[in-house]
Amino acid sequence: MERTLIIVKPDGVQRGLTGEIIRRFEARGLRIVGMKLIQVSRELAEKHYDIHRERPFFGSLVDYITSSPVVVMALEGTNAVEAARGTIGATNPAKAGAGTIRGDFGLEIGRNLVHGSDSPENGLIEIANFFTDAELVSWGRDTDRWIFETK
Ligand code: IDP
Ligand code: MG
Repeated sequence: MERTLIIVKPDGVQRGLTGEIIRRFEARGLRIVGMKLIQVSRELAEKHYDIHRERPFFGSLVDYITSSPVVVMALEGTNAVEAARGTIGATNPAKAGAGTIRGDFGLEIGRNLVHGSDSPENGLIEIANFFTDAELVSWGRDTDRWIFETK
């Protein structure tokens, strides 16, 4: 089943929104298969955001994601990547719709609360950057048949 990496960024953790953010993904129906609180190193931050290395905001982006602890999650479900990005909202919170995490809790692009992988391929790559195999749990929920039509 498709997997995505979610990060509750430093602003989300500092503002006490971790539980609210996790709640939204759980309520959506996504299954948590990995989760931990970590301090991201500059090395890991630069690897995670490597695609943005040449962008003018790269330095401030690495500063931001390493500025305070984050909560990282591996989530699983049908169309997990697209579903999670819908729940997260547009990159710039000013343009994110009401009802999305960024639209409900954010104002600025450099404080947009949460990361979600942008493709199933990157979901697997990003999860492998943040989790060892032993930290990921394959399991089933008793509610799965009420969330996934076929499994
Ligand atoms: P995404 O997080 O919605 O996938 P990306 O384009 O992949 O957005 O950008 C990664 C992160 O870089 C964003 O979440 C945001 O924190 C930051 N970012 C993107 N564009 C800008 C910008 O123009 N100024 C400052 N930060 C930016
Ligand atoms: Mg992105």
